[in-house]
Amino acid sequence: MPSLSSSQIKKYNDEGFIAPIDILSNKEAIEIKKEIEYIENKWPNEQEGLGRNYIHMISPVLDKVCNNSKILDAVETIIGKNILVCGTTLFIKNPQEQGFVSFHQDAKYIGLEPYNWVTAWIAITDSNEENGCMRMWPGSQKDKLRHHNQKFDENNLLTRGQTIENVPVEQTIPVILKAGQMSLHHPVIVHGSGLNKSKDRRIGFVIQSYIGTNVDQVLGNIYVQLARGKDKYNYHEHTIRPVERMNRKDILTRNNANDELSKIFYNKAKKIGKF
Ligand SMILES: O=C(O)CCC(=O)C(=O)O
Repeated sequence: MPSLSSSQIKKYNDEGFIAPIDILSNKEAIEIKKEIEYIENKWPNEQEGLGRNYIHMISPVLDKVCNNSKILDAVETIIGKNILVCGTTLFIKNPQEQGFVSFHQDAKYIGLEPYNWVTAWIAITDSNEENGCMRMWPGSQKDKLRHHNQKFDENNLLTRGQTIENVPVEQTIPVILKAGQMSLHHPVIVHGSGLNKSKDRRIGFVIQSYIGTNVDQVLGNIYVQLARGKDKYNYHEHTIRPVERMNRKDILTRNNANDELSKIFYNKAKKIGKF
């Protein structure tokens, strides 16, 4: 059932994002953080580099978040009732590290067309100005795709360090979320995030993205899961939902998905970055 109010829809159309939306309780967010940290500690390589992608394929706890009915109701309001999960990424900023995300537009290198898709950013910890929350440039989704410099900065959490220069930061809005809340953002909105200056981790579990079944991948192949409705287009490889953590078959599927994703993200790039 579509769930966003008319003022939230207006905000999305005018500004390109909506936040905050209550999804999980604080207790549920803490459980998810524990799951992420359990996998991180037990299989340290699994969340390094490319491993930050597709954790929902190898963890039923994270898979459950992607299929949360409150999230899907909100997403349905934007992209319609036939919904695929086409990827997830953990954006983790540890204290004392220099991780940041330069201003960019998701649609620039992601290959998903038409733009009937939306990204859900779920705060697993609080996300605020001190720990480097996202900042959105409202209304920028109404413009075309902009030029991005490819900087490959080692602290940039984006694949190519893709950067839109001269964004008026004073016009951007911080997306402040409590653990368990989410934001939704448009494929073309200009956004980024700064350093984590706090003493704790900032963790975002990002469903990147929820796509309508009519959305094709024009740069390569992706693995999707049907979250709601029917897929009469069948553009993509469908995968099943994990029933146990780190099942061998799921790991293989996830590795394949990551190999394919890497080809998409680095399509025509002059070099390969660390994610
Ligand atoms: O987590 C961040 O700081 C940035 C994430 C991002 O750019 C995105 O979800 O599109």
